[in-house]
Amino acid sequence: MGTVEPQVATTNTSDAQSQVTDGFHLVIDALRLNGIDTIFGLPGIPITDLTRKAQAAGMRVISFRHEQNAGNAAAIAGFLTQKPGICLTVSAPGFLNGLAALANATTNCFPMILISGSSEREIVDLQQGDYEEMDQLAIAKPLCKAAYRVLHAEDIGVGMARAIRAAVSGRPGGVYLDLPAKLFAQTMDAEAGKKSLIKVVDPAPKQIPAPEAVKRAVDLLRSSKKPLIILGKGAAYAQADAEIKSLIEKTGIPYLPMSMAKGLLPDTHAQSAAAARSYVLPEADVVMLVGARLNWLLSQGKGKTWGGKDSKAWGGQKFIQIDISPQEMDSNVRIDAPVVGDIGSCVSAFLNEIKSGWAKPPSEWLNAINERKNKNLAKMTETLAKNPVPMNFHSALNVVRDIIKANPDAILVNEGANALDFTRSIVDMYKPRKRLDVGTWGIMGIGMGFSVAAAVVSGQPVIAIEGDSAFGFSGMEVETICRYNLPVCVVVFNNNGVYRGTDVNPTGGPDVAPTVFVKGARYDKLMEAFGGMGVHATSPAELRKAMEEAIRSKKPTLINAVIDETAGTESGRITSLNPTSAKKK
Ligand SMILES: Cc1ncc(C[n+]2csc(CCOP(=O)(O)OP(=O)(O)O)c2C)c(N)n1
Ligand SMILES: [Mg+2]
Repeated sequence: MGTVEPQVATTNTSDAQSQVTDGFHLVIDALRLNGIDTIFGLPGIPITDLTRKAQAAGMRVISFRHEQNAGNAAAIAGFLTQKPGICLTVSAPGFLNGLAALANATTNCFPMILISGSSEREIVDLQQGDYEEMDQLAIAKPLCKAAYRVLHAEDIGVGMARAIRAAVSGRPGGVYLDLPAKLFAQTMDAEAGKKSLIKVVDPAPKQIPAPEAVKRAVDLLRSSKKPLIILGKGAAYAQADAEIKSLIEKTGIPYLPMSMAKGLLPDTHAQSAAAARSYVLPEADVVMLVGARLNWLLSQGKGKTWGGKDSKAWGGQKFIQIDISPQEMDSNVRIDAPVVGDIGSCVSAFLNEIKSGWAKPPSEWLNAINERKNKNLAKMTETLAKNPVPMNFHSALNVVRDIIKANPDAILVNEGANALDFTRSIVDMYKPRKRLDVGTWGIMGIGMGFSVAAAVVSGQPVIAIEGDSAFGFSGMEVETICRYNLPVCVVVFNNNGVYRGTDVNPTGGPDVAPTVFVKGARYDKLMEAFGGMGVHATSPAELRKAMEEAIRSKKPTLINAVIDETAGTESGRITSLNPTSAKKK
């Protein structure tokens, strides 16, 4: 990172010699000093000039159509770069729009900072009815990892430093930084301003695991007859790709990647047990979690998925957990060997510990897994080869699978229900951090924000596989994609609705069912409206041609992929979480 010259405000004091700076410039200088070169946001009072001045200072300012999308962009930029992604919004309504993304970032452990302008403190605190009045700091606090407010220009440096540290150190998360309108115009001596800024040293310090914790874990792993490793999003975030690959390959232990850990090792890896998930979870005797939490996505580590007798009962397995947060341990079941530290340091310590020799897992275990895996993969190949009319999820995803195989550097963004679940299981990933999706909450609306940020920070092509409902949450950002001419290819899996397009209004009234959209909608026209490429694809061949062309041309593209409206299932793979009424009327 080069040195950053402070921005000097043009407003000079009466003394022509002494130069002043102001809040606007100090915020920009503080960001740049810390190597932050991009802002995702949406202008308006009181931050309009901040967006202009940031651009003038050479920062990339990506302007969105809705703050939630800017927030999601910032969050995923943070995940991809290990630097806090910055989302900049106006006060109250803009802040609230950004807040959903901040909360989602915190839940997913993505480092981001939501910077919102706010109204006059004196008026807000007396509730006298200011323009966009809201006590934003109080509202943000429970939804993020840390929240700060800066009242004086000389505190901008320390405020930004605290926000950066809070976002990226330990378990990363969302941070809120409240900047009241009055702060921006506050002036101070330029030299004093420069001195007040902090370049954060070692913002995410390594956390070395205790040697005895590593030994305890390795001993347990050694004792296992049926070991299993589960790689989570935290392992992907850590950027310890070579160490993780080495640990898996040196131990010979089968592994399961969580959704956003796909590609840490290629999904085609011989040790991947993904195609035998329902076999390995209840069967394994020692399970090592690497940056994965035992939340709902892993059935809380208990119940039938894990071989428990009923939905609450623990299975018999023992757990090793590598996580940066000590509080994560025992959150759901007993962790027999907790290893607390950053993933890179922990995995390196494991590698060091097993240097003295390691026996690969018993072949009965590996053979049993391979048998299930091969059977399931053969079944999958058969299903993918079918070519029904209209297309279903499988025949369309067979195309996407080939495209990703041919373009392993492309980033795949994915949301929806069936559109999500089928893509996750069918489309193999080959490189780390190439799959970005709905994460811990299964949130809809990340699609276009993630796509914009992924294209901006990586320069790689982005392919967004979107359910038609999912797309609607952020669809207007296709204008943003066109405006910045980003190499994003959006594929809308159009099955006329949420899960399916077949529900009917039981009353026979004129309103359609709540899960159904306009039939035969042409999402491709939306892209054309802003100068991008729109394609209507009704067959795998048409889809393939359009995707290949999008990758080749790097042009913003939206493909309306017509999917059989009967093909999906309610809630996709998580139908069991969906309460339904047994009552007839
Ligand atoms: C913010 C948010 N709102 C609502 C939901 C509930 N939800 C889950 S999936 C989904 C949409 C599924 O439809 P679609 O994207 O078309 O996928 P399909 O199953 O049809 O392929 C919705 C609304 C959610 N997960 N997040
Ligand atoms: Mg749909």
